[in-house]
Amino acid sequence: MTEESPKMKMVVAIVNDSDAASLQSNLNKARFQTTKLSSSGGFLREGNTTFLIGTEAKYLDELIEILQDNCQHRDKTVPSMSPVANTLEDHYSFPMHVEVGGATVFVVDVEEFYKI
Ligand code: 2BA
Repeated sequence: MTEESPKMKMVVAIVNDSDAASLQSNLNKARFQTTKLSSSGGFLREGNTTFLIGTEAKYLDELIEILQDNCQHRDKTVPSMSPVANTLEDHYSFPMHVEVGGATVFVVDVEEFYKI
């Protein structure tokens, strides 16, 4: 990247698998370049999708708006173990409620950017 090059951002967006196709299509329509990775959450251990999107900083607001419009919040109920009792046999399972998404988004300054 030279001194005159535009400021770049790298956006890392973790989204629900169900939102990935429409998000990708709308990002493409808006001419954002994307890389899509299959990933999984450390807590639910379910599949999700991680988008890497390199963009000029001046387009960041537009990109965030597309993410907001295409990524839904979802309620999930998951089984969980409670260690409230004294012995292993006394442990029991109870449902736990979590709200997932819309999207978890990290925006990182890009120091250098090359296409070689
Ligand atoms: P998971 O790790 O599978 O987390 C799914 C949802 O479970 C989270 O939704 C949150 O509502 C809940 N959760 C996560 N850890 C928890 C905990 N220790 N105790 C109670 N509830 C917990 P989101 O926050 O929307 O996150 C969706 C996915 O985004 C995550 O899937 C993970 O793959 C990613 N993610 C979220 N925050 C992250 C971070 N700080 N760094 C890296 N990845 C992150």
